[in-house]
Amino acid sequence: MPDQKTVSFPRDFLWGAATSAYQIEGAVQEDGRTPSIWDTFSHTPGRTAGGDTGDVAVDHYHRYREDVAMMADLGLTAYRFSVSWPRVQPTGRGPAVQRGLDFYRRLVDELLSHGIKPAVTLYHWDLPQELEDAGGWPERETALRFAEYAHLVGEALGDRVEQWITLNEPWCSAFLGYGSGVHAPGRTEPAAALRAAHHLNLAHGLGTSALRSVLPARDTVAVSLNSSAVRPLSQDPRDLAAVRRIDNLANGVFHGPMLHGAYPEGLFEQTASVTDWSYVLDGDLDAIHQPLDALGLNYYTPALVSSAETAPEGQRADGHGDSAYSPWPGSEDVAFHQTPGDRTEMGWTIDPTGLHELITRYAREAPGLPLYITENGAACDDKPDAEGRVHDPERIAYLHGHLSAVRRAIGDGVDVRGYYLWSLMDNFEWAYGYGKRFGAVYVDYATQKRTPKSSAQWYGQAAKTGTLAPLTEAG
Ligand code: IFM
Repeated sequence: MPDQKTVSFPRDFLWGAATSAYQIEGAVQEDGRTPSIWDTFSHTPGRTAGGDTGDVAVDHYHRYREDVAMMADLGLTAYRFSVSWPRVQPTGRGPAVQRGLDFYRRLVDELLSHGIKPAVTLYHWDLPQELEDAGGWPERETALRFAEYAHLVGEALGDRVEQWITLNEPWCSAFLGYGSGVHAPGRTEPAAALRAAHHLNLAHGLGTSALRSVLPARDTVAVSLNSSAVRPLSQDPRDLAAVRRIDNLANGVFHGPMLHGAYPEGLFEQTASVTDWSYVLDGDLDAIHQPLDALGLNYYTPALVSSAETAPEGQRADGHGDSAYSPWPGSEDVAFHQTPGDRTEMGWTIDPTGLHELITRYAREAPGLPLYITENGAACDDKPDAEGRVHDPERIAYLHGHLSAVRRAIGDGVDVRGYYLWSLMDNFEWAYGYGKRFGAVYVDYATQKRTPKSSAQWYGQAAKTGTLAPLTEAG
């Protein structure tokens, strides 16, 4: 039964939406931008569904004014977007390209003039191709390059942007990019995936310090992690051990150094057959363990694991795309299972309890640090009706369920300050191309016409009133 009670949020809670540069901007050859690893990957036959690329995407580079006006009409109070590294620093080193920076200054000014708070993510997966050609994230040098880039962007936008996020979902960059290879650059090298994880950690730490050196003191620095609620198939000790191993690779490998200054217990041992971690140099953990002002949590679905020995049938349904290569280095003895329950178009089980579980875990691991849900949302099979309206009650139910979980965590005493719906509008869903629609706003890719779905109206109403309309009225 849908929840009939009205759910109210604190007055200053941020109601946002999120996007990323390569997924929406297009204009990949304009104003000095050079290819990122995602340009190369998406132009490689067989890498994305239907050969889709971000060449045009939803043309946000040219339509940003219209898009900001649409957000304002809906009633959103915050917007999280990412800066395209190859647009701002095309080779990944050296001075910034002014025209690239100017685009983001115009975007930010437009947001501010509509009363929408910008939150900037520095890295949402579009590494300049030149840096990948030099070895990419498995190489320490890439972390140093990132710090320089962070400094450039901080200097250019720090006067007008108060919320900063270093990396988006470094787990995906490391383990899907270099492990299973379903994301750019498409490498399938387990040792490189773990090296990449360490250098992403280092990039976060060095990038945070670089930002601090140029940002006004009032600005906040955070990171967005797609931490995972990892659950055991049974209470069998072998399944509980499988949870610990996957938890180390999904969460601990980032939480450990970033929040506690150390890699988690057991991680080095469980991956010893893959890597010796000799690239973790003296001083790295201190460099990574920077004080943060907030934490960003991206959540979609929980994970269910067991030992391969106890699994009814050895299956791998980890929801991270189709590859013969695992994104979980050194975990051949772990099996992944489909969590029971309804699923979104991504095949991801809908389970808001995982969001509540992770929020309370963050509150335990990083006491006192404000939290933001920097991504949460659902891909649905949205289609316009005869009048061109798009009705998406499944997404409304998803948002209602997850926002209620956030509210419950706030009621438990956790300092959650905002929520960014993924995503503002339909866009390039990476290896799935344009086939999966996550937007609250429908995009007709042939005409680029934007049509707010009923979920956008529902969410906008929540933003305007600070309350969630009961599902029966909304859906
Ligand atoms: O589209 C992505 C986004 O870029 C990162 N987080 C997950 C979303 C849905 O897959």
